[in-house]
Amino acid sequence: MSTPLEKWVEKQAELTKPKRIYWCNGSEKEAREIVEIGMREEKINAEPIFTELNQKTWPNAYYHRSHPTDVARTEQLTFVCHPDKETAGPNNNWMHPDEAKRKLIKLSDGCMKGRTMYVLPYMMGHPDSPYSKACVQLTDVSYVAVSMRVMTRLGSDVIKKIGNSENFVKGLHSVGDFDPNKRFIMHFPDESFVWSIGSGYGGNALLGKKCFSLRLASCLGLKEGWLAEHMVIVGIEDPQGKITYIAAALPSACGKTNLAMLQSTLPGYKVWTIGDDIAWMNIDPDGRLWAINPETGYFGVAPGTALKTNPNMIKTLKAGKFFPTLFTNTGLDLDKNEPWWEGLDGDMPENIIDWQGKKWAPETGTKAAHPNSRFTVSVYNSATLSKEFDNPKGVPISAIIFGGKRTQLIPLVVESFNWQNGVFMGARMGSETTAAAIGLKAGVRRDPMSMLPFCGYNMGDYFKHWLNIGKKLKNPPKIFSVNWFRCDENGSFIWPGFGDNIRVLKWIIDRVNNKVKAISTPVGLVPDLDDMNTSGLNIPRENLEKLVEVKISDWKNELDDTEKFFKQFGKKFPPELENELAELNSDANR
Ligand code: GTP
Ligand code: SPV
Ligand code: MN
Repeated sequence: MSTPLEKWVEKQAELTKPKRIYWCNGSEKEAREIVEIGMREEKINAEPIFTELNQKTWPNAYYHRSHPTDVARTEQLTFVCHPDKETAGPNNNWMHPDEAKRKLIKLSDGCMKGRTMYVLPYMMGHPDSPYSKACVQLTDVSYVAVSMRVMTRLGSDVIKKIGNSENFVKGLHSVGDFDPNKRFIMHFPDESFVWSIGSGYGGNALLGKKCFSLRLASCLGLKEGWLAEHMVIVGIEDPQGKITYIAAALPSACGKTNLAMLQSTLPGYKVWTIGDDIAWMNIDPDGRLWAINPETGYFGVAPGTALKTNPNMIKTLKAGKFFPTLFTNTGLDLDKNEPWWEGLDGDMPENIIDWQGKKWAPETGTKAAHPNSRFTVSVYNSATLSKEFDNPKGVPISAIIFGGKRTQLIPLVVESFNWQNGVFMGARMGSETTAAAIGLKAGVRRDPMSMLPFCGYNMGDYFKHWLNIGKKLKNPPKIFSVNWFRCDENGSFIWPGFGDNIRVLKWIIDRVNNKVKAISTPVGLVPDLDDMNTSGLNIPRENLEKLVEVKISDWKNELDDTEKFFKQFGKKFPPELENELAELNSDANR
């Protein structure tokens, strides 16, 4: 008698018709064999899936080049298939589940012909955690199979855990023929099922990540009273050894990974990493919000990563403990057989090929590494990993931060007046678009809580859910906004960022611990500069003052844009947040 899992796998194989089916056990030996197959047998555009990098300088590291049309998330091809459009909301592309399946069945018929179907059983979250979820993804490419070993807790134990149950999260993935016209990432929340075809890129293909842990999990969170968020989780240790945990939502390619591994420039302060991309947050009987990171790996932006910006990540990438470390679409230093990207330390190598394999030099006028080129590496390779990482209960969150990439207007840091005002703060966040998604217009777009591309249901309901969570918390985290990216007249960043962001985090935890006062403005509470450690910073006082100044009359466009965004949600938009906006509008027009 076969189990529901076996039956499901068989059924998917009947449709996709792979040459063979291979059930992964998650061992290192197996991962090495799969990488070997990716180097010797499998091809994309007649090129092998993997090439080995210099094992002396980058131990256990391999290079992967994706299809040139397939280098970032494709929001326009991503659908959430609730039975009705209203549930998906104006923030999602919607298709009726029946129509979506008709389309996908056609595209998937025989899509794995001649290929191996890898069956990947994995957990999101620690297996002993009451919040973890057992999942199975099918894929037809070695790159995704070994990436999932890094990003999740992959292993045969999960099959035992699922046993005879029908209750597991399902993902069907095929790279198809990489044709962007036949590419779809479809979510079926009612069935805990993601069906993705035509892309091998991270967020489109590693289905445990954005597809399950955010889009589907956010729907579960709404039903069950918890939050699935696009957030980094860190513990900040002060000189007395006290650790305060915070969670921070910054949009894609806006600094989460860097914050997660921050190397403090303030003596005595240390940042411990719990996660860099996803937080699941539950209300504990103690009335506090507790967070886990369901992942076990970092899928991070390569360009800009360097010893001077993020030394802890460079060390992590060179640790080579957990197999393997992957680099996708970076440039290559041919002499040393090492990955190379813009911003990496050291002299520029002489003999570089770019992410498409073409000979490259700075005069070419292009980038050697694709701006969204990424590394994939295990959290267990990182020396900053928190000792609480594998604690099934997670960590208690004392502050929540919302941020974005804003060259103008938005202050370095602001504290909200209370939970409701903080939810409003998150809801009105905007950010410059980045290379993490293809096809977005340049400029600022609203990205509430950094969840615009990831909230699996109507964001009007999402805002209400956030307000409700606050009502249930006896001891809610304080809510802040941050912006590391304000520029001067010459377009240079005013704030040094990276390790110096600890100065802002210190102010935040000082506020949490009631150690310092703050200055009230219409948009929230800002620091008195005397309460922020700015010693050793080479920034004129007037520039620092500019970073925390709020002139509400300058905010009219911002508020108009916010109002336009909120209006889309019609009756679903919570009146509490409408009132918050009306109040700010009246301040701005006074
Ligand atoms: P996703 O993985 O797409 O969700 O992105 P992320 O939020 O983890 O972004 P990440 O930390 O990878 O940063 C993206 C880019 O922003 C990189 O090129 C960084 O070098 C840059 N960056 C990060 N922190 C700072 C900062 O404090 N100041 C400045 N100027 N740039 C930063
Ligand atoms: C993001 O785009 O926010 C990422 C990368 O973290 S991906 O996993 O592709 O979504
Ligand atoms: Mn992300």
